[in-house]
Amino acid sequence: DAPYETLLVETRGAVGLITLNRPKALNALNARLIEELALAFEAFEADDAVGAVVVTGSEKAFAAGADIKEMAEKTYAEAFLEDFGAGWRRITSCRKPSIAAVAGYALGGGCELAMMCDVIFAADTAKFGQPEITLAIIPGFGGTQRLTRAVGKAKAMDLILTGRMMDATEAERAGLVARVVAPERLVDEAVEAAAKIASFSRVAVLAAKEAVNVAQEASLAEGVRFERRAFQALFATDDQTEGMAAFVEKRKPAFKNR
Ligand code: CO8
Repeated sequence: DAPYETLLVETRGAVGLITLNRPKALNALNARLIEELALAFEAFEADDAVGAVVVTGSEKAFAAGADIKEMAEKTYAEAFLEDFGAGWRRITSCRKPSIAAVAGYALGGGCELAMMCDVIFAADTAKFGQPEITLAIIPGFGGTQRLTRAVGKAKAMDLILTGRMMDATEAERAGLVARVVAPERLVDEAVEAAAKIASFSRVAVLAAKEAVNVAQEASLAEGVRFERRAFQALFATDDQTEGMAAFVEKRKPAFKNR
């Protein structure tokens, strides 16, 4: 197993659980953590026993952003040549569903990491924000795009141009957060939801995620056509036969992911 310095990585049944673990820096995302996060996602993606992934932080911070101390000295040429920020593609290309379980600060790159996951659950202590403007930069891990798609232009402009934070209630109302839960229930609730997802036919789960993501990119007509083809294709799976037979026979389905 990979020796992780900045993460705690475990499985709970069919759920892969990643806990960001740089408590002294409020889980600031340095190069090491980003590399380890990509490795952990890739390991869960390759592990047939894992059906969904949960990413969480601490009670105080999901992640307070990219590591400012590490970024401070960077020049434009360095940022450009290393394609700073592109490493996140290794996380967003994961086909298994992921849930971000957010307590405390999710700022800058931390908010962007939460938005790279497919679903966000928030403790009522969560605070979301894109404060990059206060550092004379802008979001660089997808924040201007994903936040705008999640909450609309008005609120995205407000948050990104003023750098203010939004609490869990506002984030849920705005459509960024799927569920707000008590802090002590946060990780369990996310792991339970991930376990439920992992219990379904993986073929159908991956198809559902892919189809929802098409809605972010395509026109309605194209998206609906993509959905219809993916829907039709699922009738070629054993799991569809099993799922419908189990319903008719009033028993639990036994999916085989084929
Ligand atoms: N980077 C590095 N260290 C950090 C960060 C960070 N983002 N956030 C907190 N820390 C460190 C602090 O420096 C402090 O360390 P030390 O004890 O050694 O001084 C420790 O964590 C605790 O922090 P505070 O003492 O500040 O804790 P408070 O409870 O007083 O405040 C806050 C908490 C409000 C969260 C405060 O820490 C803060 O404002 N943090 C910075 C938030 C921020 O600006 N985040 C955005 C960063 S920029 C970014 O994410 C860009 C992403 C896109 C990059 C594009 C690349 C392509």
